[in-house]
Amino acid sequence: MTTKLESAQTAELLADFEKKINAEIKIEPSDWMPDAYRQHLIRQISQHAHSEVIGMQPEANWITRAPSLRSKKILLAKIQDEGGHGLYLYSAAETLGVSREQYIAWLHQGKAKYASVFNYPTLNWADIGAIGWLVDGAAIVNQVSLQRTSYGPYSRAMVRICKEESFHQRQGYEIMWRMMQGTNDQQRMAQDAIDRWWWPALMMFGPHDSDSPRTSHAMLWKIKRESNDVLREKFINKTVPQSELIGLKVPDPNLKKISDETYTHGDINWEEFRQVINGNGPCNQERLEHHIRAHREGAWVREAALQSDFRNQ
Ligand code: FAQ
Repeated sequence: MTTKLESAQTAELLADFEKKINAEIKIEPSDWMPDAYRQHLIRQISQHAHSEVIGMQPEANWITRAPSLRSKKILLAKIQDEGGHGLYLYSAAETLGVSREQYIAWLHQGKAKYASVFNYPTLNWADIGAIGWLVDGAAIVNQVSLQRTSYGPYSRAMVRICKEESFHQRQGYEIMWRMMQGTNDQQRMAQDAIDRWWWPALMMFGPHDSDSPRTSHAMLWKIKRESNDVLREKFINKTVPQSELIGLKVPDPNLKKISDETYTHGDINWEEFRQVINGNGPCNQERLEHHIRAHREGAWVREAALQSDFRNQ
């Protein structure tokens, strides 16, 4: 049972925590924080880390088939960056008192989510352009906002990640631009890729604000700084002119320009979103099985890295 003294101490700690949040002072791992705040971060940061790592799979599918040495080198570096982002984020998540092994076990047991968009297949080279341009483009819009998140280690990881992510977006846009300068077949491939990736990219921002159970606490604690819908609109407003500039058509018959810089969009297929986040997307099973297999086959590397002789060399 909690005593009166303990309740008074908790109230004081809570008041101090809220004061810091209101004053935009970052919460650090050694600071007191309400358990619900910690649990929220454990969930969000680890899901974010899993997304970066699972997100390597659709692109890795094209390393051996990249059309030139230049594009192969760029793609390899980009995928390696995504692995690095996963590592920064797992490190940030570990400061909350949960081990990386536990986070990975939750992923393998299907208890942790990762971004829905990575459960779609990459069918041709233009898909690599669409991922960089649209998926990294959507990720940046969210992550720029998350640079101001209230938890120090998460915020600092975001600053570093955003610097690299903006190159990824340009790499993808360059692929699309080049294809649109190419033959009729290449132009058709580029249009087919935007047709398939546009809606999954919009779903990356999560459900509409009115259907997002996590948003209200996340905004109150300044974990999230802008809502799902606000970020989605920002992405659309930035990306539609980019598509028009290179001659691609956004596959939304209800997309409307309502002012110089803003658009309204058609309905998102939320049933498809629900299916994908609940494990029934086109590639969910393949992605998870691949991760489990790679983790198992990499066990010897982790063991070797933990040997003191190796560490001291
Ligand atoms: N996919 O109440 P909300 C990248 C879940 S990094 C799967 O709105 P919240 C780089 C949500 O978790 C991309 N699940 O939740 C790259 C919750 O489920 P739960 C990853 C989703 O947390 C590029 C439930 O629905 N970025 O792409 C999704 O306030 C190329 C209710 O939703 C991040 O993770 C979804 N799209 O808002 C790498 C950013 N949307 O946990 C490789 C950090 C929602 O209650 C190649 N995360 N859910 O069971 C966030 O900003 C937020 O967590 C949201 C969701 C916006 C994803």
